[in-house]
Amino acid sequence: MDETVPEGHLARMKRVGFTIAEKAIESDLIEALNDALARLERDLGAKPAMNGFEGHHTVRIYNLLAHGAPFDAVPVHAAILPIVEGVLDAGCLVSSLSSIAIDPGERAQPIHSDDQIIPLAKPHAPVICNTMWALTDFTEENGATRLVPGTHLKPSPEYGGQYETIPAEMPKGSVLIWMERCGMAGARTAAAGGARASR
Ligand SMILES: O=C(O)CCC(=O)C(=O)O
Repeated sequence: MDETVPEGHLARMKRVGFTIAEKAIESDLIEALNDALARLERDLGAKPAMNGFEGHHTVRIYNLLAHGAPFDAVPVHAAILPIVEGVLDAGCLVSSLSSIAIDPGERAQPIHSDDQIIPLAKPHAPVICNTMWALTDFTEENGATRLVPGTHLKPSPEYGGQYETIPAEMPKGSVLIWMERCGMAGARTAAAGGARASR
């Protein structure tokens, strides 16, 4: 195990399928990401995808690594990468980096797991480890990501099923890290909005 991983993160990942690195990211980098995303959204004329999964009031930008700095700092951050490597291994690869900005009026996303389209019998060894960077505070009121603890040890949750969930509440600058097999969903509600994340 990497000595730089704070005690508890990997144990928690194994036990419940996710962990939160609180205020792990420097505020300068968070502000640089927020500024760059606001610029990109404007320059690209980014609009909601208008479907039930990606949302009707949610702006997502994919392939952020194609835009260079400051996005290139995200996958290699020293506070986060060792946790991801502890779940997968040091040879892990980046598959995507995207942003999610959820505005007021959005409906909760269906519960899903990120490995649901991978044809591997469940449960299986982790093949994906995702991170969600909070570029604003995530609270239950503004619709923090919802998680179903322990589902990483069971067959995939039913897509859009009803489960007991908990909100990934975390202050701006924190990072949620989860195994792909963990049931989860974006859950911003009508009263919420303004939550922005880099994933
Ligand atoms: O926005 C969120 O909090 C979660 C998003 C998500 O689960 C997804 O798009 O796959």
